[in-house]
Amino acid sequence: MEPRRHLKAKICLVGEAAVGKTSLIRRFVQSQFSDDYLTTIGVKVSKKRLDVAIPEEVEPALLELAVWDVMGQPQFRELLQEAYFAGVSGIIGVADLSRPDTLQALYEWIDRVDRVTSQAPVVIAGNKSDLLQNPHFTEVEVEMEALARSFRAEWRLTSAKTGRNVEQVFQLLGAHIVDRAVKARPSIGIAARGVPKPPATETRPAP
Ligand SMILES: Nc1nc2c(ncn2[C@@H]2O[C@H](COP(=O)(O)OP(=O)(O)O)[C@@H](O)[C@H]2O)c(=O)[nH]1
Ligand SMILES: [Mg+2]
Repeated sequence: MEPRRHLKAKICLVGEAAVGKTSLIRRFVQSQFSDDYLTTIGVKVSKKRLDVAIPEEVEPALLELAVWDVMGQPQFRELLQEAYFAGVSGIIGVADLSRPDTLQALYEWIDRVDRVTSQAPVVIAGNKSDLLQNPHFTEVEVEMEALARSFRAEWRLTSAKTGRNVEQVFQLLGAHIVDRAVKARPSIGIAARGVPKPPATETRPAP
């Protein structure tokens, strides 16, 4: 049997202040939601392990995610964004569905990450879907679709409050990260795999 692949990835959540980035991370990592509003002022890195299925492989890969929470303070963003985004291999772009301008802002946010990394896979989270009894909802969906298409990304309606699709957006991103890594390096995450065994020769002594 092939050994299980073990990979690590740094991902970040980007988007305007108060769209729900910290809440989504908290929900994903600890499966809880808090209504307290706490402006994030420092870097917070949360870790979580995911099982990611790989087509045609029996064992799912073990993906260890380091989730970097991006600060909301504009003055820090400018200063630290290169450090945040360096080495990122996946992006979750978060918008607040009750504020359509936060969706437009994601073009700029994702572009900023692209300037530091090389086009990491993106998943878009249209968050606070629990608040939607909004007649403009379908309009927002059309915008989400356009945004997602321009980044070749998938998107989901999420709610950090109810938990809707939270696990799924991280799982989708994890699947893209692993798929991309395995395509680039078929032996990734398995140290001994792909190393040819030495040819058996007559002169070799029996072990
Ligand atoms: N109703 C609702 N409120 C949310 C949701 N996600 C976050 N919030 C609230 O939105 C505010 C900002 O959330 P936060 O996670 O701090 O946003 P961040 O600035 O992007 O990290 C807080 O008051 C959260 O409780 C959601 O899915 N639904
Ligand atoms: Mg935050």
